[in-house]
Amino acid sequence: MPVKMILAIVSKDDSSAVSSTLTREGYWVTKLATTGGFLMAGNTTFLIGTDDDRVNDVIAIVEKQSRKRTQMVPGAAYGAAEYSPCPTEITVGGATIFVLDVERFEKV
Ligand code: 2BA
Repeated sequence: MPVKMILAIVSKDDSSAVSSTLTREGYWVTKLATTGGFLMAGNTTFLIGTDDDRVNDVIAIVEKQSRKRTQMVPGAAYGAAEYSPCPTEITVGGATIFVLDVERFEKV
């Protein structure tokens, strides 16, 4: 019975590699097509229900298959109230991962 739910947000360019590796390693995976609120670009969010002792393995797979990318954006800073006119380089990815406790799991 899965006791953890892992949410992993990855670039859509990496989603095939993440998905195929996790599936090949025996994990149950759901892919959602999502959009980042900042860049408004498509990304992929994986839902992975698994046992506590496999969480680190899932994170290692997602990390290995997700690349960091740099991108220029019109200008912003964390927490800034206004946009700056100067383009700013940001690093996107590898992956953003949340690990949640599962209160109850049913397949009916
Ligand atoms: P986006 O929201 O489109 O963010 C893309 C990248 O833009 C982020 O990369 C980060 O480098 C930058 N960024 C985001 N918000 C910013 C801000 N307020 N000021 C300056 N730069 C900002 P990552 O951190 O690698 O995030 C990639 C994607 O993961 C995000 O796409 C979002 O869909 C998701 N994500 C990241 N952190 C999250 C969080 N705490 N909660 C929910 N989703 C998150």
